[in-house]
Amino acid sequence: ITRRTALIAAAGAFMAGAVPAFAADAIKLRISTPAVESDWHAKMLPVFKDELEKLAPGQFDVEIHLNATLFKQGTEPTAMQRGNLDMAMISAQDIAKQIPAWSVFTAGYLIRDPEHQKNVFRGEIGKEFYGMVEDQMGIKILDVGYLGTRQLNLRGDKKIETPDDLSGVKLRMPGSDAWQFLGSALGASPVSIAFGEIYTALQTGVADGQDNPLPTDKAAKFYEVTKQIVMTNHLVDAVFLSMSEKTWDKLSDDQKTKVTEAAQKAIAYNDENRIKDEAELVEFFKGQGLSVYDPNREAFRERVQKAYQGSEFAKSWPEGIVDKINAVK
Ligand code: KDO
Repeated sequence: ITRRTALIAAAGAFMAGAVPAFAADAIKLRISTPAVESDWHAKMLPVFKDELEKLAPGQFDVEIHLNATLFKQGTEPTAMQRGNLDMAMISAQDIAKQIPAWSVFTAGYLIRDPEHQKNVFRGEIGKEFYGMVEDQMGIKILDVGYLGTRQLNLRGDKKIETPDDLSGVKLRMPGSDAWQFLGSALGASPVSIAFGEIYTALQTGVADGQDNPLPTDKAAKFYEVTKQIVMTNHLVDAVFLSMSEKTWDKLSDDQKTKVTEAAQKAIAYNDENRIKDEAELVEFFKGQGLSVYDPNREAFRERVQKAYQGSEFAKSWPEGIVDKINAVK
């Protein structure tokens, strides 16, 4: 071996180890969501991308698609199951369409607050329910994110104290049985409309109101076309950052660890900002001329909990699950 060939070999070894793989070798991760750019669960996606690039330089090519431009809201799970989509932020309502037991997490007034949500899903209950999603849907849940606590946001100025006051109110809810049920449990007449069409529906009166967490009401500018926010706190909502197992199975163990780590960093960013925002936004909406107030929350809680207890959904819940969820700190 000449000195020259030894040098060339050394340079080759250095290149292989130190230089990031070429883009063509990178694993493409396409993420689809209906979220709007300025909402925290959209803003956390570049955090995921950057963290992953730091942890595994050149190994992944993360592609973010917002505003449901790649897949329609609610179709992400089947897209991942077919291998047409790598990642999405899915809801318990999406999962419940295929795994009825998951409908327990679509019930209003069950999860108490963001901390309770984390403890439920990062503990034993989460392990059991995530396992069902892996086994029955071929989707790997990376982590749970806090979407916020859902409140009523209405066009009219009639004061809402109890569920009876919502009688005949056309309340936009996302399009699935679990969401529609929540709308009627609250006392309203639910109408099914995709997230991207809410603004126009409120503007034209196709819907009298909608429900979403305060940060989303701000990000999607719903305050421009509504007059009030009723602080019902009816659903402490979650999004599950997930990956198709078709993609997950292509990753090495090291890559799986890094993807999970990047996902947790992104979720932490979402949660911190969203919680802070929720505490501050009431003043923002008041400044925009909306009235924001507490209704008789106990009346809402009682009616919603009763509706779920007697529902078809409850028949599919694992024995004792509500008590177990309530017992989590
Ligand atoms: C909505 O359509 O109201 C909803 O809040 C439902 C959630 O599950 C989630 O899909 C969310 O929209 C989108 O991510 C847009 O913020």
